[in-house]
Amino acid sequence: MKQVVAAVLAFGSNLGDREATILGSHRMLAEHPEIFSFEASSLYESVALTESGPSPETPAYLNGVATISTALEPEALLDFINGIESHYGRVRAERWGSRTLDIDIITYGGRVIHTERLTVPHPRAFERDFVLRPWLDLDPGAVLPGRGRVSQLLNDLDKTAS
Ligand code: A4P
Ligand code: MG
Repeated sequence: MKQVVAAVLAFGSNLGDREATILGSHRMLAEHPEIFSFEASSLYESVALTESGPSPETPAYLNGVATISTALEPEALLDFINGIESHYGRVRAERWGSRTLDIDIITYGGRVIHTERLTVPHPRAFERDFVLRPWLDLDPGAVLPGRGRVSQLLNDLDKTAS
């Protein structure tokens, strides 16, 4: 029997109809026969983070998080996610470049994965308020494996920002 695992996904969009795109991607995930539960956070607007830092001139992002339970193996989940990104016209031109849709796997159970295609937990989630805040809304007791409680990580970020 396949194992059912709880996973956390993060969504980001800064091109096109951002809300319609993210909500459409939610529907596609929720309808997958091997995704058994799907709960999405509200969406937050955030300043674009580019390779040269926060960039108010770049179109702003909408960001959100969803918690799922799934029997999809991590790479199969990534394939499905990449298919959804392509469906919404994602073009990969530059790292951290603007995009219609980005979906990242933040956690997959408590698993630590380092393959050519996947790094889980997501290596930058711990320092991104646009991931941590919506995640905490969904799950006040959330823990990022290897990093600690999401509430604490968010506090630490708020302290550095002020
Ligand atoms: N990949 C490896 N691990 C994962 C994972 N855990 N989840 C691989 C998803 N994909 C993973 O990603 C490049 C490759 O990473 C994929 O082919 C996959 O095999 P990508 O989506 O093509 O490129 P990317 O997103 O530009 O790169 P990267 O390094 O994943 O960027 P991030 O960290 O996702 O950051 N600013 C705001 N305000 N909001 C945002 O959402 N997002 C980014 C992208 C930058 N600035 C942002 C935001
Ligand atoms: Mg990505």
